[in-house]
Amino acid sequence: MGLAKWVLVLFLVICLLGRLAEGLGINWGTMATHKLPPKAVVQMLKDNGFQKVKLFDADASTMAALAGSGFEVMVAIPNIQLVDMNSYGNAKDWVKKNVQNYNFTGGVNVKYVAVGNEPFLSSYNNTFNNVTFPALQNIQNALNAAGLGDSVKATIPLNADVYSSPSSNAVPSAGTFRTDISGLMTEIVEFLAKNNAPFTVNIYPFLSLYGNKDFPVNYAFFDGAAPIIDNGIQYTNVFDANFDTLVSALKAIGYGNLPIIIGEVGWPTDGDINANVGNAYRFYNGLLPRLAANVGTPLRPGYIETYLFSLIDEDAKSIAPGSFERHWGIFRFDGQPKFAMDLSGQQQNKLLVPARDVEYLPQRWCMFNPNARDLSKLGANIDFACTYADCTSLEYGSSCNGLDANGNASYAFNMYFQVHNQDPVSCGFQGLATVTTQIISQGNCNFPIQIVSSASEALSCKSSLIFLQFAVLAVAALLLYR
Ligand SMILES: *[C@@H]1O[C@H](CO)[C@@H](O)[C@H](O)[C@H]1NC(C)=O
Ligand SMILES: *[C@@H]1O[C@H](CO)[C@@H](O)[C@H](O)[C@H]1NC(C)=O
Ligand SMILES: *[C@@H]1O[C@H](CO)[C@@H](O)[C@H](O)[C@H]1NC(C)=O
Ligand SMILES: CC(=O)N[C@H]1CO[C@H](CO)[C@@H](O)[C@@H]1O
Repeated sequence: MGLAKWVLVLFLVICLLGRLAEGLGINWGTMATHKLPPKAVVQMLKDNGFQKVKLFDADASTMAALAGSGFEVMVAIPNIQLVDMNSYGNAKDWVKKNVQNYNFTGGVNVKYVAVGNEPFLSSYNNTFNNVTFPALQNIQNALNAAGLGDSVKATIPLNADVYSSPSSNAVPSAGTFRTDISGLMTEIVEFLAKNNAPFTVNIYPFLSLYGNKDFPVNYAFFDGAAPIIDNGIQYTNVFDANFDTLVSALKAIGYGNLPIIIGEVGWPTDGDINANVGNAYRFYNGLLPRLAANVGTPLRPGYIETYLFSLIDEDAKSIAPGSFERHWGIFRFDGQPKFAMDLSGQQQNKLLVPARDVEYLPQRWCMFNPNARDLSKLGANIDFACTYADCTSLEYGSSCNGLDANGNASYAFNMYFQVHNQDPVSCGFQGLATVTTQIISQGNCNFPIQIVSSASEALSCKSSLIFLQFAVLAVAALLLYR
C-alpha cells in the first residue's frame, strides 16, 4: 500500500517534470517554397507538447489539419485584408467562414482572431493606420453577434515600437505610446478592455541588438548583465524592460491591468552576425525556465501567455527587415530540430521531436561546374539564382559566409535547383553548373536537399483524381458500347 503510494507520487512528479511550460504556444508561419504537410506539422506540435498555436491566416488546409486537435488557435487576418474588414458585412462573413464554421465537436478551438500583423510598424509609413481599428471593432462585434464573444477575442499583434520610453529617461516606468499614434492606441486599448480582450505584443531582444551597435550584448539575454535601476527595480534583461515599458504605457492611459499576450518572441539562427545557434540556445535557455516558473516581469509577476517565434524556417519570407528573417525556426524547413532545447524549461538539454516521415527529393545537388571556361557571366548567374532562391546564409556573419568564390556559386545554384524541385533545366546557368550526387556541404555550411512539398503532393492528388475521372468515363463508355 505504502509502496504503491510512493510509486504514484514518483509517477506524478515525473509527469509534471516532463510537461511543457504552462500553456506555451508557438507561431506557425507558412511563407515557404516547400511546406511540410499540415498534418505532419500538427503531429510535430503534439509530439513536442504544444497546445497553443498562432497562425498568420486561416488557411483551410491548416484549419483542416488542426480540426479535432483540441489546440487553442489564434487565426489571423493579414494586413492587406484589413481594408476589406472595414465593412461590417465582410467582417461577419469572415467570422462565419473562419470561426463559426469550425465551432463544432471535432472542429477547431479558435481562441483569438489576430487582426493584422504589426500594422503600425514605422516602416509601413502609416499605410494601415486608418483601417486597423475599424477592422478590430467589426471582427469583435461580429464575434459578439454570433454568440462567440465570450470565448473568442479579437486582438492586434503589435510590434514593440508602438511604445517607448524617452531617450532622456530610458526606464520602463517612463513608457508611453508612440506620439504619432497615441490617440489611436488609446482608442484601441479602451476597446480591448471593454471586450475583455488582451493586448498582444511581439518582443525581440535580438532586434534591440541588431538595430544598435552600442547595445550591451548581455542585456539581450537572461544570464546576467549590468542592471538598469528604475524606481528601485533592477532590470537585467531587455525582455523584462520592454514588457514593463508597455505595462507603464498602458498604466499612463488608465489601463495598467489590461491582460498582455506575447505574440512572438525568439531568436534567429542565421543571416546575421548575432543570429546563430549558440545565441539562440543561450536565449531560449534563459527564456524557457522563466516561462516555466511563471516568473513574469517585475511589474507583472506570474503567468504570461507566450508564443515562440517560430516553429519552422520560411525561405520565402521578405528579407526587407534583414537576412535573418528566414531563419527564426526552432526547426529547420524540413522539421528537423536545430539544437537541444528543453521546452519544459527544466534545462534538460533534450532534443526537440522532429517531424515524422518527411519525404525528401533525391540525394542530388547542383554545383559550380569546375570545367566551365567562360566565367564572365558567373556574377549575373549567381544574382539570378539568389533573386529566386534563398541565399541569405551567404551573407556576412552567416553560416556559409566563409565559402570561396566557387563555393558561393555552388551554394546559389543549389538553392535555385532545390527550389525548382531539382528540375535538370534549373541546373544550367549557361553551362556554369552541373548536377552532382556527392555531398558538397562544407563545415557549418549546409547545402540542403529540399523536401517533397505538400503543394506538389496536392497536385499529384489532383492529377490522380483526374485520372480516376477518366477511368470512370472509360468504364462507362465500355459498358455503353457492349
Ligand atoms: C516608406 O517610405 C520610405 C521613405 O519615403 C520608402 O523608402 C519606403 O519604401 C516606404 N515603405 C513602404 C512600405 O511604403
Ligand atoms: C487616414 O485618415 C486621415 C484623416 O482622414 C487622412 O488624412 C490620411 O490621409 C489617411 N491615411 C491613409 C494612409 O489613408
Ligand atoms: C561570397 O558571397 C558573399 C555574399 O554575396 C560575399 O560577401 C563574399 O565576398 C563572396 N565570397 C567570394 C570569395 O566571392
Ligand atoms: C464545440 C464547440 O466548440 N462549441 C462552442 C461553440 O461556441 C460556443 C459559444 O457560443 C461555445 O460555448 C461552445 O463551446
